[in-house]
Amino acid sequence: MATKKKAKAKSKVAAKKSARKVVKLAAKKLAAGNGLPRPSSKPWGQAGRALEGVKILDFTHVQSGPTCTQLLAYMGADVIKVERPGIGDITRGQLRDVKGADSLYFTMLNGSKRSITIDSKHAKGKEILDRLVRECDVLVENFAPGALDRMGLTFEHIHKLNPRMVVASVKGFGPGPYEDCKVYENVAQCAGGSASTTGFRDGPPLVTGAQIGDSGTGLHLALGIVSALYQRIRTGRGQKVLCAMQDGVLNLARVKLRDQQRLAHGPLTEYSQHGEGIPFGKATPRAGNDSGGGQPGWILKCKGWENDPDAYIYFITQAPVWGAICDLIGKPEWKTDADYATPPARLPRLRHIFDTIEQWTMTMTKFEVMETCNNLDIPVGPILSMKEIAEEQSLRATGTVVEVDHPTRGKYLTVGNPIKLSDSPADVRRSPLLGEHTDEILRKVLGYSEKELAEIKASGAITAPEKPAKAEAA
Ligand code: CAO
Repeated sequence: MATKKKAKAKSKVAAKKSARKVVKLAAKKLAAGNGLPRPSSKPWGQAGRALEGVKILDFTHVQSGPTCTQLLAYMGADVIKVERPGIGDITRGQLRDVKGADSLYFTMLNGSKRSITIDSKHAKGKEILDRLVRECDVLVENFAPGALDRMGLTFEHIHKLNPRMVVASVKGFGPGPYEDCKVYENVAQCAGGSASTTGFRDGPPLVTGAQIGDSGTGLHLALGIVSALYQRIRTGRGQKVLCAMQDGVLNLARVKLRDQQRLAHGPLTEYSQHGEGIPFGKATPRAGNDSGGGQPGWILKCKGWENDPDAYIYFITQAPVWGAICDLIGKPEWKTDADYATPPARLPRLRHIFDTIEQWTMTMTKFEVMETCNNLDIPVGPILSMKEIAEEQSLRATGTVVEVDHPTRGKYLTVGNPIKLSDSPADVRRSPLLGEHTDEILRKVLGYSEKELAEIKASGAITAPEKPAKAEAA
């Protein structure tokens, strides 16, 4: 008995000792900064930008890839855009509105970057690229499948030169039957399930104006890149990051895959098609302007709709504010009428309900409806035209819409960083001219000497080939 007591007391002492040890260790770790730097004492926003020090070798073109690298640049990364000498990103010359100047297509996707021209198929160009690979943290590309390999920049080659490099790609499709296909925005919208579920039931599939295939995938890629950089802190090595546009679109259209599965268990009661007594087929149908969630909504006309294509408002009959809606539209009796009082009772009558609400919204402008409804907590959204958005001062004030000045096209509006970080103000600058920073990058980033620079220039690796002299007329 006594020995048992003794053993118990001993183990108590040991437990206390080990607890003290743990506390001591934790205190020691804390004092040592836990392996992390001490919190900056600089005022918020003055301690550098989130991705400061990260160098991006930007091999992107058109929209999906440039969206990604522009965001990384806004976050403070040094984005070095590699372009073909004399030609550059094809979008520089597409949809041109100002003669001789880079198009808005290009300028609005390539802000805050530096541009270097390198012929990636030229022997000297390959040498420069290898040097850039050694120097940078991330390579981002969205060439057609196989193009990067054909340049000699295989993952194996890159990793031999720089095992820490993150190699990030946008492709149209992931591995599978379509992996070799070239893909543009609308192809992705169609293959990702968005087009078949957008539009009106009695019309053809529709693509949306929001670039969910290109810009949406660029956003996904940016998250993949920063995650890979974060993992690199632990592992010391980079990795491949792949975002397929089909996958990106599907990720954004996931509620429609949800509805596809719900169909097996009965009709989709929140779709107005249900209320109209039209049976469902085998696949998720197009739902017009039905609200995606469980709170029915529709787009309704407002005052002036006859002449203004955007005089509309999205109106949501959210259940908790049903009483307020009834009072507002002059139908207080609907609050207690069994046909209207509950959400399930309303579902088969949505068309009539929205027609009635529309009689009320048509008496006011969309902004008056917005103000009246918001005062009552009724969720509504005015249909804003791009003109209205461009002129909206609150978007300018938050830096979501930014005016920048460009040496050849003058002032233009661009979309700034939609992601706001409290300690990392966005860095929104104009897009670079083709090859504007070639010399600067070769000298300051890659450290080439004057002699080497002269050799590079003479080699033709960074300049467009001379145009052949016009043949003499016969
Ligand atoms: N120096 C020399 N050659 C260069 C170069 C440089 N700096 N930069 C690019 N090139 C070459 C490439 O090596 C490639 O040559 P090869 O075909 O001989 O290997 C060539 O330019 C064309 O590249 P590409 O095939 O990617 O371009 P494309 O205009 O034919 O296709 C696109 C465009 C977008 C359809 C295709 O790149 C693609 O499918 N990308 C992946 C999906 C994607 O991002 N789509 C979004 C596009 S935005 O709507």
